[in-house]
Amino acid sequence: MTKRVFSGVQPTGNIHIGNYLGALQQFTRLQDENECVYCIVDLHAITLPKDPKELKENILDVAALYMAVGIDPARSVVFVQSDVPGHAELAWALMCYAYTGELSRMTQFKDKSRGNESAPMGLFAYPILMAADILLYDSDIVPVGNDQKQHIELTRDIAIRVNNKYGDDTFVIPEGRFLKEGARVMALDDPTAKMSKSAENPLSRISLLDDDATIRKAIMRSVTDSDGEIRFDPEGKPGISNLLTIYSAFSGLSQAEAEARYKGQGYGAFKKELAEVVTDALTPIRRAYTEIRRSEALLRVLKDGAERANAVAERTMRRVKERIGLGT
Ligand code: ATP
Ligand code: LTN
Repeated sequence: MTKRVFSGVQPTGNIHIGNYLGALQQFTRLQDENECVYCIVDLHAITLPKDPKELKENILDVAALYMAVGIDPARSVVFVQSDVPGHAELAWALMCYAYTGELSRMTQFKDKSRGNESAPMGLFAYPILMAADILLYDSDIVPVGNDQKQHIELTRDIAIRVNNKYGDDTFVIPEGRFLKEGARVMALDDPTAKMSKSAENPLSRISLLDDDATIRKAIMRSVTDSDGEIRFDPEGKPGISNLLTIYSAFSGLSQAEAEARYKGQGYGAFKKELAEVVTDALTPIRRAYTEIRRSEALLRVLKDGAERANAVAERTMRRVKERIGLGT
C-alpha cells in the first residue's frame, strides 16, 4: 500500500544545507514510492515578526527551491498552507485536546520565547498547528530534521488522545522519519548550536543559494579545534565532526570513509576539498532555482497544489467535525 508523506518548511529565507540534508533531500527520495504532500508553512512563519513583502517573496522562494531540489509537482502536491483553510480550522479543534503543560515543555518554544511574557500566543501554539498539518492529510510518514522530534511525539500523543475519545479511525497515527547522517547539521561558527536560518552571522550557515565564494569563505572560517586531527568525535571535536558529516552527505562517502581519506591531513586541505564538494552539489540546484523562480508556471503549480490539498483536507474536516459533533 502506498503511504502518505507530509512535511513542511517555513518561508523564512536563508534555506540552508541543514534544511536540505535533514529534510529536503528526504522529500525528493520519498516521492518514488509514496504519495507526497509538501507544504510551505506560511502560518508558522508569522509566529515571529515578518515583513509582509518579504514573506510573500519567501513563499515563492521556498516553492521554487522545492522544485529545484527535485520535488516533482506532477507526482507530489506542493502548496501554501494558508491557501487551505483546514489547517487553521483543525488547529483550533486540536487546541482543545492539547494540554498547556505538554506545550510548555517544548524546547523550541523555550528557546524562542526565553521566558518573555510578551512572546506571541502563536509561538506557544505552533506545535498544535504542526499537528494539524500532519493529521489533516492522514499522513503516515513525516520526514524532518532531529530538532522536530519532540513536535512529532506531541502530534502522536494528541492524535492518540483524540482517537481514544472518538474512535481509532479518527486520525492516522504518523511516524517521524529522521536520517542518520545530516539530521542535525551544526552551525559553522559554533558547532554546539544547530545551523539555523535565523542566526545573525551569515557565515554560520551555508545557504542553498549562496555563491561559490561565500560558501568557500564560510567553510574556510568554520570553527574547529587546535589538535589538528581529522577524526569523527562529536563530543570532543564537534567542529570537525560536523564538517565530516557535511562532507559525507554531499560526497556520498560514508563517515568512516571520509575520515579514512583525510586521516593525517591538515584542516586547511580538508576544508578546501569540502568546499569543492559542496559547491559542486549546490551549483545545479542554484541554476534550476533561478529558472523556476522566474517562470510563470510556479503560481500555477501552487494553485493546482492548493486545490488537490484542499480536497483531502475538506474530507478530513468533515470526518473530524462529525466525530466531535460540530456544525449543523
Ligand atoms: P530556524 O533555524 O530559524 O529555527 P528552521 O530551519 O529550523 O528555522 P524550518 O524551515 O521549519 O525551520 O525547517 C525545515 C526543516 O529543516 C525541518 O524538517 C527541520 O527539522 C530541518 N532542519 C532545520 N535545521 C536543521 C539542521 N541544522 N540540521 C538538520 N535539519 C534541520
Ligand atoms: N515545525 C517545522 C515546520 C513544519 C512541519 C509541519 C514539518 C510545520 N508544519 C508539518 C513537518 C510537518 C520546522 O521544521 N520548524
